[in-house]
Amino acid sequence: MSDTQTSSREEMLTLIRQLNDYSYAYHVKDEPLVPDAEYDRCYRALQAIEAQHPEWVQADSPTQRVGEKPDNGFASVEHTVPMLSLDNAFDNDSMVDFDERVQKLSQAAVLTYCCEPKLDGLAISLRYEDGLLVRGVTRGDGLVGEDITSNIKTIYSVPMRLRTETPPPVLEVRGEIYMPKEGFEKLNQQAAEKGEKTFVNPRNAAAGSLRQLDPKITASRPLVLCAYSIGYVEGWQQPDSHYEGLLQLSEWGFKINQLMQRVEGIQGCLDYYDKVAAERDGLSYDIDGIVYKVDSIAQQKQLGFVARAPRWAIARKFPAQEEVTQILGVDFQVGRTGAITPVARLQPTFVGGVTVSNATLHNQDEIERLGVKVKDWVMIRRAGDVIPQVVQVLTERRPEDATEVVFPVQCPVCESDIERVEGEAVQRCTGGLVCGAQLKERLKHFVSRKAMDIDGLGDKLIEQLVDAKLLNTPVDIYRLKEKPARLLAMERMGDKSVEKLLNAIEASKQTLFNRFVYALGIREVGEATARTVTQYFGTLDALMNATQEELIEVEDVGPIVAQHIRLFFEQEDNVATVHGLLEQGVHWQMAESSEDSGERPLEGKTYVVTGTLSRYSRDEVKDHLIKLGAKVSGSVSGKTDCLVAGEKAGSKLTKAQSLEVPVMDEEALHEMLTGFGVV
Ligand code: I6G
Repeated sequence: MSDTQTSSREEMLTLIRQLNDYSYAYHVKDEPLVPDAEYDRCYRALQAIEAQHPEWVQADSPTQRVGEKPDNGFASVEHTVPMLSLDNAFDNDSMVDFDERVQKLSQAAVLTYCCEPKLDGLAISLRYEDGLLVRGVTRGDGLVGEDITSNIKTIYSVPMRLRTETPPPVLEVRGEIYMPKEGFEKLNQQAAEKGEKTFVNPRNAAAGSLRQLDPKITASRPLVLCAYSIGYVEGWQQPDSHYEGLLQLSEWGFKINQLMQRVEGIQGCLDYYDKVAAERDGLSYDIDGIVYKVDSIAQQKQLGFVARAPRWAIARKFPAQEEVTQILGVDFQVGRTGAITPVARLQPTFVGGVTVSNATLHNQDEIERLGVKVKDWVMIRRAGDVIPQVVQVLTERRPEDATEVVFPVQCPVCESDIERVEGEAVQRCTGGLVCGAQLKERLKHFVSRKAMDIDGLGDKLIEQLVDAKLLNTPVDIYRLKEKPARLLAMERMGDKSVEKLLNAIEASKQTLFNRFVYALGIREVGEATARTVTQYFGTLDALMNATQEELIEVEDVGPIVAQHIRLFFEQEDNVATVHGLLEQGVHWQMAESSEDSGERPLEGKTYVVTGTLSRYSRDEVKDHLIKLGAKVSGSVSGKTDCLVAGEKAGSKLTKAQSLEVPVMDEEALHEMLTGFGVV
């Protein structure tokens, strides 16, 4: 080999090492080392060398992650050691029984357990020989699985080579392949936009992605591997505990669950369950329970197995997030902007920890996509605080008297025509504020916490006041003080509550420009857009008179949002409402007004606020920063000047760190706000 050849081979090996380090930091540690552009640059450099010298290509090169389709589908492979199943527990009593059983059998006073969330994915086994990944196999029936190596390699959190100079000659690692919630939502959204079939849940999406014969398709799916045990090893002394085994896997380059923890005895197990159950909805991945394992390997050996499950482990299941129930009927609800939403009335069923009687069917396209009929048996899903969804129709259980869902042509509340704008999935009532339903929803939005924040004017009271014709526009809210007797006549309204309500209405008159614009309920203008447009235009007149072209100039405002803002201010009754509100005394402190100290020390700076803060709400922080002249953006980019990061800041913090954006914690923020005298 010539000197130049030697040096480009060296360069290639360095690039492989570098890229694998970057990949490990990004996909396993969630701590990116370099921006994506730098990764791409190195990747292209590696590709160029490999194209010139195909004979040099290494098995652990990142270019080898996406290969060709296997010639004859997936081959069957017998597991070296069977992949067992786990016994399940559904309540605390069964957990206590489990603990007593293992205590008795192992003759231990108190047992140490290693616990971790049970990811809702697919179990697989990975075989490494001399540190190099040679095979990935599905669980199958536990004895024989399918060889899906070509698909497994496309998953970046699967190490192609163990991160050690002294790997065991043979190592088999067991883990779960899953799809994070965010990736699942995006994948389904893209599929729905293309009119393709969507997946019922992240687990099915992960399973479908691994079953693809073409690894290029698997490569395009956001899959992650989390290792949960050493299944088999040769020529290496296993640690004494399961916990240490997991730490070793982490050192070798595997992602292990961050919530994995050792606890003492049954109380430790029960506390751990409560802790993780409380965090469940906020996790970035679906979990369906907790796995508890006796931590000592010696005790595990002593306890052994029963049938096909270890005696030393148990899965405590969470309440199911999916359930089967029957659709009793479909109602059509009218929203704030007139959008008609079909809602399935269900045979009440317990799912995701609550009894659910309704599930959204979104729109007509979704009804057609699902092929759902009244009286169908359906699978519904309720994960976290998300509105329950119908995810699948069990057509094989369709009763003979099932009937089509007929979308109305007239608004079910005001009987105005329903129209569907071309290119939109939503159908809308054309009644505007003539429609009692739209009026009620607009008023509820107007008084909501992030808008005019009127305490005491709840949904029920608004409905009563609209029905009593006391509220016809938001301006009427400020006229209620003229009619205390009518207020007293409303349900559950006494002297005290009327007084409190009128005080809250009065107090709401002093607001912020962005809150006021948000409260108007302009279509597509959420909180963030209200902030950016008010910051940009500074005054109400400027905003009301802005042309489409001027509006598009604003960061994050596209043609559709611009058009909605224009249309809103072109409608006479909207302009009359705005003027009416100002006449009633609604006002805000203008940035440039004489009331202001004039100091805008953060002028020209862009801030992002993320995570949980203890002293302030995120909205309060944003309002303070805006007052000081800063722009507050929703996402971190190269243009961000500072990220305010509270607890559990997550991906925005990671991104800020990778872009070297300065990060401020809550203490520093408080000091700055106090220093500027805004708190
Ligand atoms: O299916 C499983 C998921 C997670 C497991 C498992 C696990 O540990 C966190 N552990 C064992 C021992 C088995 N299945 C058999």
